[in-house]
Amino acid sequence: MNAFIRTLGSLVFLIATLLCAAPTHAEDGYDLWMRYHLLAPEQVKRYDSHASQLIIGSTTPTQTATRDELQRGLNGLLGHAPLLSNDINRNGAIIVGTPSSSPLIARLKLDTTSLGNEGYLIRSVAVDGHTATVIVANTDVGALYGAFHFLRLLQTEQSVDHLDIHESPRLKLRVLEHWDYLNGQVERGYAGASIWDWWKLPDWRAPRYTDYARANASIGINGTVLNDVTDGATILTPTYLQKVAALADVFRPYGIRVYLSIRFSAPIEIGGLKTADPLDPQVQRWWREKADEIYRIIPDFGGFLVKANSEGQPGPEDYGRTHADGANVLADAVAPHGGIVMWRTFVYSQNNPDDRAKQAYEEFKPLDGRFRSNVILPVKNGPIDFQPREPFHPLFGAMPKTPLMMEFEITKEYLGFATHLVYLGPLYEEVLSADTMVHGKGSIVAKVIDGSLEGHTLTGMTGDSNIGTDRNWTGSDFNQANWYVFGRLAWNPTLSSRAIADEWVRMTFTNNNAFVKPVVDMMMGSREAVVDYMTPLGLVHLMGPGHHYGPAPWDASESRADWRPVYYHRADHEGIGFDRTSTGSDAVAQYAPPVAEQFNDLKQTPEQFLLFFHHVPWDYRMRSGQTLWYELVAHYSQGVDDVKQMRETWRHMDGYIDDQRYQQVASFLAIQQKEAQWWRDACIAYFQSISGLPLPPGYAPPEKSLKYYESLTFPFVPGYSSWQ
Ligand code: BDP
Repeated sequence: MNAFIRTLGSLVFLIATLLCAAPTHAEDGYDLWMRYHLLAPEQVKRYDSHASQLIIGSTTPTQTATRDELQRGLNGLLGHAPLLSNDINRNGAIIVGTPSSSPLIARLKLDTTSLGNEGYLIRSVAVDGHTATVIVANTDVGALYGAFHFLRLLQTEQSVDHLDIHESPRLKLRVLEHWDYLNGQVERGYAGASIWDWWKLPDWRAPRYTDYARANASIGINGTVLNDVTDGATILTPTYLQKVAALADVFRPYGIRVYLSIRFSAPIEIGGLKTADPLDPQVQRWWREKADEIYRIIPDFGGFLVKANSEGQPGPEDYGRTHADGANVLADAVAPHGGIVMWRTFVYSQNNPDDRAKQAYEEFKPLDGRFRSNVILPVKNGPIDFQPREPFHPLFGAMPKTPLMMEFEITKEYLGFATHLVYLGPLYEEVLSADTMVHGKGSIVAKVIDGSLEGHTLTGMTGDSNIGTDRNWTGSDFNQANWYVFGRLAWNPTLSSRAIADEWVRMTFTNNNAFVKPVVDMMMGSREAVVDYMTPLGLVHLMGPGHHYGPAPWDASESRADWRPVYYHRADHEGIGFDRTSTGSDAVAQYAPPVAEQFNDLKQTPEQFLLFFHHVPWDYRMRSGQTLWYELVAHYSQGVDDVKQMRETWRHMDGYIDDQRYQQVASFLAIQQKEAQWWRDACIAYFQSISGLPLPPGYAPPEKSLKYYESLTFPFVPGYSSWQ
């Protein structure tokens, strides 16, 4: 009897708990920033009068996608969709299209010449005696971008009265790069497996592909590279090209072209040739025919991305040819079809004893002007490799005759993977606004890549994606912001990362200012926090060997010197840092003279880059008046304190958003704090073993011994696979 009552009791308790706990608005992050949740009643009232009718020019696939998005968005935000109509017969219509597809728009005679192929106007007008908002472009895709902009205004609760918005992208190629393998693994991926289900393609086109395209179109991304830069040649075989074509079909209405990473030795591997020498006529013919074959099934194929003679990949140098020879043979193959080649500059060689930071410049600068006009060179933001902080890459501004595109890493390979909250907007902005000084003050990196500095029209930005099969796409809710900010900056590299964070938070979580303000502040500070707890004062590449997880400043186990942390920090009993001045590796000389002069001078170098350019004695007096050793410990400790503060901020956010996302962020911040502490303690323990100095007063000693930190091993770190 007792047992029966107990069981009954537990059952009642369980049901009661389930009923109470069932979250009313559980959210798993799948909707990204396109949540379209019902706005507050006063906002609905405010916008209702601007969304009575929806008039769309035509029924092309892109206009249909535009109509569906607006209906979905307005239905969600306002609780009802506007009436679909062909003609205006009431106030508050939304009219979308191009002058050629919509007679209504044609009648307005708006000047669209400056909009180009992808720009749009959003304007409040009067048509036939009725008020309306028109979203006008020269192309359907431009109008789609405009529709997303309009929705964003509502999502972020901005005014839609008296609109006169005029937007067109500053960069032509706005590309996401997927480091995905055909077996489903993702190199440096921390959000699950590849979203491309190659096995089931081309017959099964997962709905997720469409949502992926919507998300990209909403921020203006117009290209996607489907496979990893170190992928094999299989992607170019007929079977796989059919699969690629199926994805291209899904993306086309959203203005997204597909690109492929190709393996330079493909003519040998799948073509049966004996060589891949770019000057061999048979090789040239092979690439031409391969391009023809691709364009037969994907007429708007974007082109090729290439990692050649880099980290063991095959390339033209295997045959004594240059990067230009290699790029040009591919460029010639795709040129008749309007394709382009993105030829990466991320090259360095273990056989070259010179400073790794100098090698890309040394190889590519002499080739300036030797590339075909449909070649663009991606340059990583800094000369090493996507570190938490690096100075801008010296190639920016150094190749005036060659289009360069920015390559950012969106996936956080060196920044704590999925669980550390690091908003990359400030990192991107710092590099884009860095002044190369090549044509005097104001020659900022953004102007190099938007083509305005040297008059290039082929321009672009590419981002190494953080997307995977995780339900929330990116491994954490806050990582979505990094995809978002990348797209927004690729559209306009002079936007402010804070403004972008603000709109993202509003769309992703809530418009409640009590949430928005502290969370945006937290995001904006998060990048400096990770710099502090991982690699302060210009240090780089202290991460664990190969997998790049956790601290390993002591590590010298890698096969290549230039993959070892000790190569980068060069700490010894006297001091720490890499001497790249004129008396050291002279990497500074790769910058324009005023910048070179600044970085060459210990006193003038910004302290955030100090140890990147100088080997500095431990007792060197910093600007604060404290010693370098003191400041190093202080920065490491500050990083941990910042994460504690982030947790505190988040604790106060409880209740403002759904519990599911709130809890996951809270848990991830706890992981981040634990790992920040580990970073701080391991690095201080190690550097103290080298400097032999006592900790400054007031700073806690590391929790464990250096031996302990050195003993940690991580056999199954995600994202570390295949080619390594
Ligand atoms: C490095 C990664 C490596 C990439 C390489 C690249 O560690 O996995 O293949 O960049 O960009 O950051 O080619």
